[in-house]
Amino acid sequence: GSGFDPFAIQQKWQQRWEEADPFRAGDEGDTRPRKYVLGMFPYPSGDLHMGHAESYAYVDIVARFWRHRGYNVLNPIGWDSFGLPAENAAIQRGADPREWTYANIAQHKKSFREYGSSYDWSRILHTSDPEYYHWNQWLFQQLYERDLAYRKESPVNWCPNDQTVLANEQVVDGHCERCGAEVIKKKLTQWYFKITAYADRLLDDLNQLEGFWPQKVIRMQRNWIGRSVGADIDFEIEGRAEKVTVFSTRPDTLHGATFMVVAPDSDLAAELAAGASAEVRMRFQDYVDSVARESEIDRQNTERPKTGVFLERYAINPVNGERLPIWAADYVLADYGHGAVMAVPAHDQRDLDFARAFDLPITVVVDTTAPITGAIPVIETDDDGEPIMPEDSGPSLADVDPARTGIALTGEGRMIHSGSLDGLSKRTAITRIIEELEAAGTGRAAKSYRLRDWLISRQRFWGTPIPMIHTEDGRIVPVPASELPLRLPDAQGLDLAPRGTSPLGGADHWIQTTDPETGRPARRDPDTMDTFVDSSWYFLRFLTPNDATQAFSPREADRWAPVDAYIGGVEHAILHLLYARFITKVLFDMGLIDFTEPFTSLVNQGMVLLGGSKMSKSKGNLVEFAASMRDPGADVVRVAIAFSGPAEDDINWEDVSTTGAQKFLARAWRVAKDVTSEPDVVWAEGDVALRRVTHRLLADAPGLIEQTKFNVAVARLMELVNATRKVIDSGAGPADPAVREAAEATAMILDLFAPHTAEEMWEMLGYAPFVGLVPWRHPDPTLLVDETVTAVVQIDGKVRATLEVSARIDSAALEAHARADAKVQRALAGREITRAVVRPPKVVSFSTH
Ligand code: ANZ
Repeated sequence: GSGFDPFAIQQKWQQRWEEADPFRAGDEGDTRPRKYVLGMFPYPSGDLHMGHAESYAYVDIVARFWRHRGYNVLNPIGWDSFGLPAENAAIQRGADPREWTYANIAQHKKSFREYGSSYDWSRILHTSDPEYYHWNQWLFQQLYERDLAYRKESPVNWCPNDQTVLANEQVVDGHCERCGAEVIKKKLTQWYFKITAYADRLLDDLNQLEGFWPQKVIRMQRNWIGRSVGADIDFEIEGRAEKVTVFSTRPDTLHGATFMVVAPDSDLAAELAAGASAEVRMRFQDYVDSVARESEIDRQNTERPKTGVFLERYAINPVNGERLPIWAADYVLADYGHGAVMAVPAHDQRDLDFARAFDLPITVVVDTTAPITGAIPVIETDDDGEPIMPEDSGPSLADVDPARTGIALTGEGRMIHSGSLDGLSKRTAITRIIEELEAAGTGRAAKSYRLRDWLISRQRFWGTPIPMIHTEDGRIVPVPASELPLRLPDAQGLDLAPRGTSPLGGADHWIQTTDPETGRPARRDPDTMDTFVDSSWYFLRFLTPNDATQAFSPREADRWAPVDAYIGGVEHAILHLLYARFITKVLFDMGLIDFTEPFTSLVNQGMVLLGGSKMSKSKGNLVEFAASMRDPGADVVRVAIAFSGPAEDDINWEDVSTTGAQKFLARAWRVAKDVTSEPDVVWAEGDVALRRVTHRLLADAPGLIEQTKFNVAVARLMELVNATRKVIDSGAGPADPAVREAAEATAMILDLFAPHTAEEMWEMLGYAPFVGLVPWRHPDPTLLVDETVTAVVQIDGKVRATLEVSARIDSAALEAHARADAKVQRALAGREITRAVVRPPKVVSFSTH
């Protein structure tokens, strides 16, 4: 054989790393610049598989890269160890969730060590440790004090299988994100975090992330928050003292409102119906019952035939005094806007479908056939230069009449039948009508959001107990801080089976407590927190994981946070990433941190598929991580993954060649073995062609890694190894200094992908360990022919300058170049740059607040 024994090398270096612990982050005395590299921490629910191998390989590439680049790198690992999957798996096995979880964690730790991941092992955390969830409880109470945690009764998402409530974010197409069961609505009193108070900031701050987060994730968050801009308009209701307010994005069409629709499941509808005839009251009740069985998805499906009940009540249009009949219909949702709409059938498709179904009037108030700009029409000319006169002037309003065509007129146009608005364009009309409504006191500019408050209570055992007490006289008070952490009771003797109420309610000794104010008997809150609370701030806990006095050290947060490179699956595009952004802003408002976004840059790795579907135990298509550490071995797996394609793309495991990766590693190793020159040879000598390949790669690899083109970097490394082999075999031979130079560069760069093999090569080349800590070798510019690219400089999200720079420019040089640019200076106008995010060679983003 080749003599290359990946498994022996792997064990040898893991042992050395274990002894020397070389990847611990530097302490306060460390003067190097810092990078915080983080992979989304794993659930200890099942076995690790190739999906994990992929994600954690990428994390390690990035961490190792920044170490070579001279950074003090923090790369910690922990476990998201509370939650339903662990609890359900334990129940199925008749095991204690605690024991089952920690046994899994032990297995994971072993696997990550066997993978050669360069973690700072001194910072391990598990969210199910009381030392961790203590601070979830603290966080909860902080939010409670700030009126950001509250209880309310409302219809909630209920998973009938897991017998617990779910947050909106955990309902995917009407089904439970965890188990796939169809989610139903149930009216319950639950704890919420008021994330809606942060809707504008969560939306606006996404601009800062442009270029640094995947576009898809930014778009998904924007849609999820779903801000609509328009007006609130107050309508008098005949026979009712209070007005009803509706939210509309098209207040310009107010003159075209011909009826009003309220959500059948709203309190308003019930109240209005109560004043109707007995027959209508009955019809309404039947309708409410049938609507309760519909999913939200169905209700928003525009294709469904329209249904509804006339409530025999009337609203008065504030601009023209017209009487609008009030209907209850399921296409209006109780928890959006105000649960009531002014229906404008001529210009809204849902309203039009409804009006046609129930024979309600349709009034056109926007003439969409009229030209909307004053621009001179462009006259086309024929081949002889003669003008081609338009044959007709387009459709007339009669041609597009919605009453006849069934198609609502939603386009631009000029206002008609709208009094003072007549002749105006849509945009001007919206501004004008809002001014008029405000002057009359019957309306105002308003925004509406799709985002709902975050429902955080769960009726399950394996989570953080909610640190609140219900007193005899109905008050709700926090568990005194001195009594935190409020620990979970033993699972033993508790019935954990899902049954809709928290198992903690059955832990008699645990649930009974005393009112901290009066000493009278009281009960603890029986629910536990959504585990997304745990993961919303864990990146801060890694900074001081053993601090028993505070959640995290603001001083260390100042030093390390926010996270510079965050790597994980796109399945968290909304859930975890939105919650972490929210909690970060709350902590900022509390004055504990000085940044408002937790993750400066984000990489979503693709999925690893087998047989075309995502690996999972239930599908029986799992390639186990632990087994692959023995055969084909950690380095082979890592290289095969990195080489398989761009990091963001899915990987078909069938197409991944581990034999190819193994052959490449053997060739690289043999190059190091064949080198005959002594260490510390003068680099500037030897075969020039080979030297060019070496230096070009030293120059290009940083850009490739920063752009997550790991596959290209590996391909280039393969090229270098082949070029080196050629010189050894047919050129100047193994003593050529260029061969040593190439072998050393190979070891240093290979460390990102195959750290065990790289360390072995480094030792064979005559150096002391560890190659993982060796500074990046600077390429010799005389060996490079330069090409340039255009970089953009943003200030507070706006592009302010472009720069012509080398395609291989590094972050420091690019930032310095941007700061020195005259246009940038002008745009800054003396303001201080508070944050700079640099992604060479193309983007620099400065913030000034
Ligand atoms: C009158 C109107 C005329 C509207 C028109 C639209 C077009 P987005 O963009 O999703 O925010 N609406 C308001 N509250 C609603 C609710 N609870 N359930 C269902 N629909 C509701 O949609 C805002 C528009 O959706 C609002 O603007 C309202 O209809 C409707 F030509 O008002 B509009």
